[in-house]
Amino acid sequence: MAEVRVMQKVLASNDALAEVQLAEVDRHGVLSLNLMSGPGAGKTSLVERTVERLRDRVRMYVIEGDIQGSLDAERVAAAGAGVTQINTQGACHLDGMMLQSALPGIDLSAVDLLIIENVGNLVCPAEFRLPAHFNVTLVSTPEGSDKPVKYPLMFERSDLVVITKTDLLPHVDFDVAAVERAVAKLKPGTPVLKLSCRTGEGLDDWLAWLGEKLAAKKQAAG
Ligand SMILES: Nc1nc2c(ncn2[C@@H]2O[C@H](COP(=O)(O)OP(=O)(O)OP(=O)(O)O)[C@@H](O)[C@H]2O)c(=O)[nH]1
Ligand SMILES: [Mg+2]
Repeated sequence: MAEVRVMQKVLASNDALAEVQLAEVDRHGVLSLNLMSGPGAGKTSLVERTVERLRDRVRMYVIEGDIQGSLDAERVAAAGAGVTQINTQGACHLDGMMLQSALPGIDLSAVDLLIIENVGNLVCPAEFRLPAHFNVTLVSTPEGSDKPVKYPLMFERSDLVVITKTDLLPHVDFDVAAVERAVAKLKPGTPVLKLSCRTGEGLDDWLAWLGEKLAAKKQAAG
């Protein structure tokens, strides 16, 4: 029982910190996304394509969460966005304390869109709230369409689900409709997009979703 109480306390203090950080993000009129998925589902690829397509009109900054190394940050920098790498040193998720080491060093007044790429994991990142307006969860076609049923918390906390690597659909057993059904059951109304970063198919739908959220943020900021 004591262990449960300790964990609840950790999560509650993380939630409180995320709220303070989100208020700071809001103060600058920045739209913030928390990108989550299992390892290798295509988070960094989606960030790269997004930077390439939007860099002329949207000021983007990316926070990369990885257990170790800076490979993803190097990819994002090469695509043309500002980036900060956070190494979690073994932790399977990002949390508010880790973001606290990065956020003060970012000039939010020069940012329209902040993307936080979480550590590749469908379990722990769902529990730790981050300063993000929307949780976006990716499921890649080679992973299998059972993921929402097996990792429900992640999908209950997602505002958008993106099925990635659709170019591989002819080669893998993946039931798009099963994912849509499971997501609709776990969190009714959550949109499910389908795209391939390899062929570019479906990227326009993602950019349209993003454009809508950016426009709403801009309007709210006055
Ligand atoms: N066929 C295909 N491969 C893809 C697609 N998107 C990404 N990949 C490949 O999938 C692998 C993993 O992609 P990443 O973008 O690094 O995935 P990630 O989710 O950022 O990975 P982690 O940060 O390690 O969790 C790479 O080899 C990509 O080239 C796609 O649309 N189609
Ligand atoms: Mg990555």
